[in-house]
Amino acid sequence: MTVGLRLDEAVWGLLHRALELYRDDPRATGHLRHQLARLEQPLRVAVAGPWRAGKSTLLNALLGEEVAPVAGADGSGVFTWYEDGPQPRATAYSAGHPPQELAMAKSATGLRVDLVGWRTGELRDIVVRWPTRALRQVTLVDTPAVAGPGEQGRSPVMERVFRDADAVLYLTRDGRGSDLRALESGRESLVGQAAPVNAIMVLSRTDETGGGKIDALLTARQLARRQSRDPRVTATCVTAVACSGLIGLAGRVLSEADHAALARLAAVPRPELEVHLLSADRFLRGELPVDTQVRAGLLDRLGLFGVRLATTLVRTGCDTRAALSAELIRRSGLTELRESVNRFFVDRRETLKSRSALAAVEALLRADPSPGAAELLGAVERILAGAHEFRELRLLAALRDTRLGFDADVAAEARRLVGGDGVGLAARLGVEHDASAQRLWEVAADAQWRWRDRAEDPLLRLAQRRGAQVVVRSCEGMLAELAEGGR
Ligand SMILES: Nc1nc2c(ncn2[C@@H]2O[C@H](COP(=O)(O)OP(=O)(O)OP(=O)(O)O)[C@@H](O)[C@H]2O)c(=O)[nH]1
Ligand SMILES: [Mg+2]
Repeated sequence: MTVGLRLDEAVWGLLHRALELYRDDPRATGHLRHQLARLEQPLRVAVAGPWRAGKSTLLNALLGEEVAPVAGADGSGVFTWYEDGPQPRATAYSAGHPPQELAMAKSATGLRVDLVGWRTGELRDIVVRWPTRALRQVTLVDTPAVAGPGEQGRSPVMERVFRDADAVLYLTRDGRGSDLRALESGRESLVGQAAPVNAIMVLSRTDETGGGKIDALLTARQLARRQSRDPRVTATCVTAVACSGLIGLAGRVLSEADHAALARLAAVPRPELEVHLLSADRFLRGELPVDTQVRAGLLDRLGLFGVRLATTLVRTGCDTRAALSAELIRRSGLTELRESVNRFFVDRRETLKSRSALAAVEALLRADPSPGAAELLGAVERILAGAHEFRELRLLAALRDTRLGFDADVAAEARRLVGGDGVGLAARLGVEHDASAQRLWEVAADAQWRWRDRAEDPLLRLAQRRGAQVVVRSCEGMLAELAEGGR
């Protein structure tokens, strides 16, 4: 089986077997070649979710610039792809026309793509090339709302998200049933069932939590933590994170002038300022030592909650632009979200891309009743069951709630060894970053020895022993890597 065979090699082999099976079908071979090409491309991460969940704002926060048009400025139904490129450039793709370059300008409020002459519904994709380091390893995809308010059931947008992207940040303001159903639609396949490892739930617009009280961001973080242990969430998402895209973006683009204006506001006696910050109207009309226009700008970028938070932060010590910016980014949840994206998506990009290829082959085979297709479907299933990468990820999911019944410290060690705190050797072994190969070896060998005992312990439940076997195999992998490196 795939033990000893690497996942990427197994997937590459499968794609070639499928190409052989469909050699007389140009549509299928075209599709399969596209999947082969995708294996070499950056990871595709879609930002999806319901109407006005804050998708475009969060995408801008991740990019650190106001690139994506906010609040549905573009045609509905369009997927907008943000790729790394030498200079800003946008190309429109539609069903009935050849690709067309779009006029584009960066303005103070974001990117302006000229869509004059296009009818809604004609456009399918806009590909934006944008020079930024943030896009070296991932392509970000801004997507239209999953369903209008009140609608339910299968969503064509989510179907396309699961087909065209490798991973998804699913934004929801409250993690309601319809959001869970949208995520669960990704499980209606062998691949979706065996490897539900491509989604992060993001509680969005968290500055508005509980009516925007000053502890809103903290409350939202607690909610996200609780949600990430909910069985319906663990079944579809690798984690749940709370993030206010608005505050995160404001932190990233904060200027010296913004900081100076906020400092002037923070100097106003607190009870007095608080009265002005009760509503947008009061804030804009009141007597304050900052120009109305500047206030309007702050309000636009930070929101009322953000202005309240920022002035409090200035008052309690954030006395430089850099300090305030860093604190806003951290409190917004953007730092944690970026860490999660790195840990679960970017660091595991090869696994996620292999997963996408498996899903594409499965979809193709399912529509075909021939014996050759059934046989290949069996191969898909064997790769899913046997590939160590997917076993690690399934164990990680199982370790998130208490289903397995390991003691907390044992569960924490298992989680770390299978890459839950990062997939690098030092992170897995819980040692310093610059530990010597000798030390890594000793710690890995010791862990392997202890977990082998567990894997063979007749007093443990079968599921626990199986889990321990996965950990042992991870340790073996690390020792093999160290042995190779030492040669
Ligand atoms: N308070 C607050 N407002 C936000 C946040 N994120 C977005 N908004 C506001 O919500 C509105 C919609 O934001 P978008 O980023 O366009 O949301 P979207 O999900 O892309 O919207 P659609 O693409 O139209 O579905 C805008 O007015 C944003 O300023 C946030 O974190 N906090
Ligand atoms: Mg949008």
